[in-house]
Amino acid sequence: MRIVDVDIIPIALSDPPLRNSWGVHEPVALRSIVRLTTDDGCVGWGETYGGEEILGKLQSAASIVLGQDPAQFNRTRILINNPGVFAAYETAMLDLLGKESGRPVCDVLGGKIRDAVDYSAYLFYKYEGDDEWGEAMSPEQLVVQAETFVERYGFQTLKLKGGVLPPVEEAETMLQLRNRFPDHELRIDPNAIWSVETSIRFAGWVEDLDLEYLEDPAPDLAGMAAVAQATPIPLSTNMVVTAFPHIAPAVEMDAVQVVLGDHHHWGGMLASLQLAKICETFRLGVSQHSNSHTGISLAAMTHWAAAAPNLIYASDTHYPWNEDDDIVAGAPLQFVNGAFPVPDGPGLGVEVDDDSLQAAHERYLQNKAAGRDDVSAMQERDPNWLPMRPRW
Ligand code: GKR
Ligand code: MG
Repeated sequence: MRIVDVDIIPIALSDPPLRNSWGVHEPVALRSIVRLTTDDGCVGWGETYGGEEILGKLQSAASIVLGQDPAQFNRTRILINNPGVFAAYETAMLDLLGKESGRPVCDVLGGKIRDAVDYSAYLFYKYEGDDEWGEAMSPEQLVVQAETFVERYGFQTLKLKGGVLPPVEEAETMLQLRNRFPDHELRIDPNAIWSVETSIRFAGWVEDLDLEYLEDPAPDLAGMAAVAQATPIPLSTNMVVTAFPHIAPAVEMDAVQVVLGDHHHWGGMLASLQLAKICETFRLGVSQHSNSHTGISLAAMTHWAAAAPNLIYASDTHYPWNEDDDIVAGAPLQFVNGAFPVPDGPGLGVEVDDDSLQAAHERYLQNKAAGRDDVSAMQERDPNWLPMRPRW
C-alpha cells in the first residue's frame, strides 16, 4: 500500500463568543483536514490546527508523504521534522493502517485499556451570541451552563476556562459549581494570567473545594514551581510542559503534577503514548488538552487515550461547542454518561461526510484568515482591550 494522493483541506467551524484570557473566540474556528489516498483506493483522515502557517507546512510536507507506505511512521516523522505537522499525517496514516487491517486505531496502538474515554465539560464565560447557550458572564449563569452540559452529555468532570473575571469572582464561580455539583470533579484553567501571588491567594480561597487540579495558574516553570510549593492542590499544564525537553526541568523543579497531552501538538498518538509512559515513570499524572475540533480529532483523542493505561483523568474537549458543524457522518457524535465510546470500526472508526466537508470548506473560504486572533476579536468589542499577562 502506497500513498498516491495528499489533500489538505482548510475548514472553518462556527464558534460561539467564548471568553478566555487573551480575548474572545472569533465567529469561526479554523482547522486543517488531511486526506490521504492509497494506490488501492483506501482513504485516511487527519485533522489539526488551522491557519496559513500550518497549512503551508502541511503542503510542504506533502511531497515527503507522497509515495510512502503508511506504516513507515518513524521515517516519515524524521523527514517531516515538525511534531505538529507530522501529527496530522500520522492520524491519517493510522486511519489507513487500521482500515487496511480491519482493526480500530487503538489496536494498531497496542490495544485499548478501556471501552470508553471520559471527557470533561469545558465551561466558558461567554457573551450572548448566535447560539443557543446565551450569555454566561456571572457565576450564576455559569452554573446554568454547567447544568446543561451535565444534563445533555452526562459529564462528570467540569473544567472552567478562567482568567476572564477578577479572580475572586472566579473563586465564587467555583464555589457555586461545588455547591451545585458536590460529587463532580472540578478544575479551572486561567491560562497563566495570574501572578504567582494571585495564584497562591486563589488556591487558598478554593482549597476546601476539593479541586481535581488547578491548570496553568501562573506563567513559566519557576512561577508554577512557586505556586506548587504553596498549595496542596495539584497543578496541571498545557503551557509550561509542551514538548519532551520540558519534562526534565519540570520534574526537577517539582513545578507540575499533571501534564496535559495533546496528540496534535506532541507529535501524534504514538508520541502521546510515550508521553504517558514518561509521566508514569516520574509519577506525574497525564490528562488531555483540547482546542476546537471535529469528530476526526475526537476519534483520534479517544483512540490514544483508550490505549494509555494511566490516562485516568477525563480529557478536555471543545466538541460540544462546535458539534453542529462537524464533518463526520452521523454527526454530532454522542457522548454516553460523559464518555465517548471507543469507535470499533476499522481505522479511526469515523467517516467524513462529503457535503459537510464541502460546507465547512466553503465556510473557510468565506472567513479566510491568517490564523486565530482572539485579541482582535476582543478589540472589536472593546477597543482598549490589551491581553495583559499577568492581568491580576
Ligand atoms: O479555546 O479558548 C480556548 C482555550 O483557551 C484554548 O485555546 C486553550 O488552548 O483549552 C486550552 C487550554 O486548556 O489552555
Ligand atoms: Mg489549559
